[in-house]
Amino acid sequence: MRDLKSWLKAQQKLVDAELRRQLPRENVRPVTIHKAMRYSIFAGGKRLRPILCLAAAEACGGLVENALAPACAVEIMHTYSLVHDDLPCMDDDDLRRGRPTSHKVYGEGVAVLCGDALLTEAFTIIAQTPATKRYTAREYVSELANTGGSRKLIGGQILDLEGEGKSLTKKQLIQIHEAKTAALLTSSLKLGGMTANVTPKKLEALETFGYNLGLAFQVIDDILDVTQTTEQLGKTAGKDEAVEKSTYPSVIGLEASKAEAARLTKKALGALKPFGKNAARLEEIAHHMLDREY
Ligand code: GRG
Repeated sequence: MRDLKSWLKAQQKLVDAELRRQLPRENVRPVTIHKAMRYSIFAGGKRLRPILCLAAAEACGGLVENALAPACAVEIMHTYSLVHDDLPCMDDDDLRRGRPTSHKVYGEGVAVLCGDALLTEAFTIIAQTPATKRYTAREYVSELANTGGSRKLIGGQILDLEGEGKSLTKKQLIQIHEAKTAALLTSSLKLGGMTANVTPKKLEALETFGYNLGLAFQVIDDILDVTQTTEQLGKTAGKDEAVEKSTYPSVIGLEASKAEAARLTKKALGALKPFGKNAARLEEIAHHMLDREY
């Protein structure tokens, strides 16, 4: 098997090429919105969600090319959430993916519309996913819509907003992380599996893997916010404390947070048993995510 670093690079390239092909070009009128969409999409994200989508497709015996549409759709939905999350009325951030945020470059009105346009584009693209015996455009679109809606992403953001300045319990924190972070990671995996006609049992296994991996990912994100610099992260470090946001380190302490991330990762890995050796790449990604530094 190809080593993880070069495999990750290759998948990022594949996804970027497809995103370039799918998104309207910068010279398509009205040019401002298309420039803004491409600015945020090609700002150098890790492409974690599309990579999970492609790896899940492979683990289920599918073809990477059949999973490219949902892979792009989840990355586009994720990017929309970041553009809106950075707005002055939300987290009010100046830096994202190592660059000035969308509203800093294009102004607030364009940044709002850029997020809206990206979200809409995600559905145009996911509807192109090839059907299998078990799954058609209806299932792909529903999966993404449920995740993007008020019960998951938006709901998590609402809880997050309402929690600012309050000291939350671990249970409340988990509710936010489930909706805001774990849901889209889980959907990325499920959508990849669905393109490979995954069985209901394995789909459930992907869901358990994604849920625990997603929670671990957010715990690590909270840890990095206090241990890394703005340069390393490409976004403002120490932001959570500055806005009095409850995080894993603030609620249970830094060392306990590291142990929690490792525990959740182990639990995630346990869910991959039904895939046997085919899960090798997903396992590697889970270990890599636990060790990440940005
Ligand atoms: C509707 C106003 C409005 C906002 C969108 C879901 C959401 C709602 C906002 C949440 C955005 C957010 C910061 C989620 C947390 C998940 C997280 C840790 C994101 C960072 O993901 P990475 O590290 O980023 O994968 P890159 O830049 O590498 O893609």
